[in-house]
Amino acid sequence: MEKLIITAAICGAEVMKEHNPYVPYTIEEITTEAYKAYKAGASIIHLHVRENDGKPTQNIDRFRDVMNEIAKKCPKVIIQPSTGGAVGMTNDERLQPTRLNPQMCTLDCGSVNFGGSEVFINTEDDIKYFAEKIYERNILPELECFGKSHIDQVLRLYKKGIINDHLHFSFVLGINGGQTGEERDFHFLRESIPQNATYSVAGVGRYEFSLAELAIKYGGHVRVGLEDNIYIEKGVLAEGNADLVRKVVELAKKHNREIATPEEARRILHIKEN
Ligand code: KMH
Ligand code: ZN
Repeated sequence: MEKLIITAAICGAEVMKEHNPYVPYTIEEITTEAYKAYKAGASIIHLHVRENDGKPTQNIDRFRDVMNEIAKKCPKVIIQPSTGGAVGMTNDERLQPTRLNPQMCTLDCGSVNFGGSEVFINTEDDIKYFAEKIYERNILPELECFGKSHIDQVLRLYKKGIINDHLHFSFVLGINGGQTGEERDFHFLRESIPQNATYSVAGVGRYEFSLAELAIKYGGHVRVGLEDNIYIEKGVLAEGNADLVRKVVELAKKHNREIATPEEARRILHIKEN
């Protein structure tokens, strides 16, 4: 089995300090959280950025500042900016960090209810537009799928050559309105992707560690972080992202799965120099 790639989703766009005081907002806070997660074993930082007051933004200058600081503190780590941003942002607003030529970024592969009255909109035409912008810069997209229909969408676009790189999926399960993260969901999704594709699993809330353990056992990769889950165990807040990463490292040890370095992650994911 390949070594385990751990992605740390350190702040997201929705979770706030009111939910967990370790959610980082400032450039310094985000960089410190990224550094601690990297030292704990993360080889990819899934990155959103915030204004100092916590408001999510896709501003290219803010991304540039944060990415430069993370690259200084965490040599070789793979920085994966979000092109999802926050619900309600325009496509071009969301795509701003791709203009910084990261090696990876996310590509959200379908629309999904996002709790309450919110809908995270990614129409087929939106996905095609994002794919065009991402591939023209030689960036590897992480194909975020909130359910099985999003995998089907990817496979349709793959047949047409619109999605055309190494297929690396991220199954984000347990969103209010998306597919749940039960064991049967996990098997259904991993069995629905091509043999030579890779995948990572992000379990939202209570699904975080049960899905992480399944991915470790079955050869997938894992994403954890305050973006997805604020608890280290039922009712106990995590004291930062590194706590969550360390728990995955422990689970990997239990199953004799080694942890990939950023360089090893690049090889496993076929990341090209851009
Ligand atoms: N914040 C969500 C609306 C991504 O990073 O690509 C979108 C999201 C997905 O987090
Ligand atoms: Zn995200």
